[in-house]
Amino acid sequence: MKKTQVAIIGAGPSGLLLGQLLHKAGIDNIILERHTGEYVLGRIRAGILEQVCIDLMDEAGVGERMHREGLVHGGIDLLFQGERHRIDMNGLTGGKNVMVYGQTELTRDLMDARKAEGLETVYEALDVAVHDFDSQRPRVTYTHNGQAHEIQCDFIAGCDGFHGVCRASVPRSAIQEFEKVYPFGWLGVLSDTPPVHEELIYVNSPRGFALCSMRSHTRSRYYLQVPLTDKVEEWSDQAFWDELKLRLDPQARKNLVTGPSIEKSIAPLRSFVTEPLRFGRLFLAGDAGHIVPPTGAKGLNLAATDVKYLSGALIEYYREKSEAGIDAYSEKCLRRIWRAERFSWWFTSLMHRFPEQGEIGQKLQEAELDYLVHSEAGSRTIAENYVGLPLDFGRD
Ligand code: RFL
Ligand code: PHB
Repeated sequence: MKKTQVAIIGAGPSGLLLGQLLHKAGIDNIILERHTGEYVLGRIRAGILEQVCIDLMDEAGVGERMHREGLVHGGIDLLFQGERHRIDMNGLTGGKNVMVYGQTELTRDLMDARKAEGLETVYEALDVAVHDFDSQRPRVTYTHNGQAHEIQCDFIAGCDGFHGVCRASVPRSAIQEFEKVYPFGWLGVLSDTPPVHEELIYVNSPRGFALCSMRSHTRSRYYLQVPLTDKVEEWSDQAFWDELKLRLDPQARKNLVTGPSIEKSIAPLRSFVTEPLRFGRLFLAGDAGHIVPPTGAKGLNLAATDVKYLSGALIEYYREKSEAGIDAYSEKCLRRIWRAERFSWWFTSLMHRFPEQGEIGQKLQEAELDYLVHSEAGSRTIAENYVGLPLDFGRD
C-alpha cells in the first residue's frame, strides 16, 4: 500500500500541471495514467494558450522553452463572403495577446520537469478505480504490470479527460450533466509546411468551416468541418488540400503550401458541463468536468484555470488548515466554465454550416459577421473572449 497526499488520475495537461504546482508547494502527489507517455504526446490537440495558461506554466517553473519557441499573436482573421477581416485583439483589449504553443510541447515540458524532479508517474496504470471519496480516507486501486496496487490519499484529482473513470464513479444522483453534440466534426491535418498566413484564419464558407492554424513557422495545422459520417481513411491528403482551397480566399489559396500530412484525425464537437465539480474528496478538473467545441480555443485554457483554482485550494488546505478554498472550488470554476462554454458555442454557431438551417442560415451568419467586423463593440466582444476574460470578471 502506497501513501500520498493527492492522487492524480490522468497525465494530460491538467494532471501534469496540477502535479507540478502541488510539488512546488511541497505537496506530495502520484499521477496514474492509463496510456504510455509517447501515446499522450502523440495526441495532436490544442495550439493556443491564453495569458492565464502562460502565467501558470511560468509559476510551475516550466515556461522557459514556451517563451523561446511560442509565437505571440495579437490578432486573428475572419474570412467570410470571400474576404478576410482582421480582429485586432491586442488593440481591442488594451494589449492582450495569445500564444501559439502546441499542447504536445506544453505536455512534454511538464513531463520532462516531472521526470527531472524524480516525481512518481505510473504510466500504463490499468483498471484505475477511485474509492471512499465521500470519507476522510479516499483510496485508489489499479493494476500495473499485472500486479494489483492501492494508494491511500487525502484527495483525488480527476484529471482523466472526458472518457475518464472519475466522473463515471460519482453516483448519478449527485451529478448533473449538460450536453450538446454538434452535427459535424473537425478533420485536422498537421503538415511540415509553412503556415498560409502569419496569424490564424477562421473561415465561414458556404462549403463549411475551415481553420488555418500553425505550430511554428514551418509547421501548419489545418481543420475542415466535415459530416460526422466521414471516415478519416476516406480523406486523402490531396482531397483535404483541394477542399481547403475551395474554402479560402484567392490570396490565401495562392499562398497555401501543401505537403504530406504527418497527422490526420477527425474530432467530434461537443459542449458539455458537469455540475458540481467536487464530490467530497474527489475533484474534477479539465476535460473530465467539461468540454467545449474547439472553435474558441478554450479547452486547454479552461483546464489550466481549473488547475489554478484547485492547486490554490489544496495549498490553502495544507498550509492554513482551511477548507474555504476547496469548498469554493466548484462554484468558482463553473462561473468561468459557463462563460467559455457560451463563447465557444456562439462562435461555433456563427462559423459553421448547419445544413438544416438552409440558405437563410448562411445569409444570417454573413450579416452577423459583417456587423461584428465593422463595429468596434462587435469586434471587441470577440477579442476579449478570445484572449480570455479576466479571472475576476464580473466580480463587483
Ligand atoms: P486530456 O488531455 O484528455 O488528458 C486526460 C488524461 O487522462 C488519461 N485517462 C486515464 N488515466 C488513468 N485511468 C483512466 N481510467 C483514465 N482515463 C483517461 C488519458 O489517457 C489522458 O492522458 O484532458 P486534460 O488534461 O483535462 O486536458 C484537456 C485538453 O486536452 C483539451 O481541453 C484541449 O485539447 C482542447 N482543445 C483546445 N484547447 C485549447 O485551449 N486551445 C485549442 O486551440 C484547442 N484545440 C482542442 C483543440 C481539442 C481538440 N480535440 C481533439 C478535441 C483542437 C482539437 C482538435
Ligand atoms: C489548433 O491550432 O489546433 C487550434 C487553434 C485554434 C482553435 C482550435 C485549434 O480554435
